[in-house]
Amino acid sequence: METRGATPRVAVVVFLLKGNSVLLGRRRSSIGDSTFALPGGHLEFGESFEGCAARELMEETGIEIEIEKMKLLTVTNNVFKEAPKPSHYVTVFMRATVVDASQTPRNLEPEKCEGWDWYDWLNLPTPLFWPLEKMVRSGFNPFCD
Ligand code: 8DG
Ligand code: MG
Ligand code: MG
Repeated sequence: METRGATPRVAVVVFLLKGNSVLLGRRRSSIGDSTFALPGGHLEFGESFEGCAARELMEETGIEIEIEKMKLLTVTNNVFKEAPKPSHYVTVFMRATVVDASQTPRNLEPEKCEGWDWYDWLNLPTPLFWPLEKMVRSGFNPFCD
């Protein structure tokens, strides 16, 4: 793995919950292509985790969430050795609940995602993006505090 000049980055992703379901989309990316992942992206300079989560969700799906009601669930360390350019993310997982259950996600970045949909937590699609897959296998549950 060629790592000269490479540096870890911070990503913030969101478990957006609706009933027993979470919002997932199939990635279009050199990292985790075609796997189902949470909405989210890179933390910008000076941004709070909550601010980043709300911004990424709005940019990617058009869905609005309440910043005050968000909760930091966990943080994981993910090294992507298989990517054309190796990358390393410290990934912050936030939880949010939809404000209005009738809000429909829109695929606002179709070059990065095949489309968003709700998936029952007990019947998740495959393949999941591996950082998420690893959490699910370990028994992690975003519905628990
Ligand atoms: P941006 O330009 O909007 O900031 O970035 P992005 O294009 O939305 O970035 P991303 O790839 O969606 O997210 C950044 C990184 O976060 C991703 O390359 C790897 C890491 N990551 C995980 N798990 C997840 C996940 O479930 N969903 C997303 N979107 N990223 C994840 O470790
Ligand atoms: Mg993004
Ligand atoms: Mg993203």
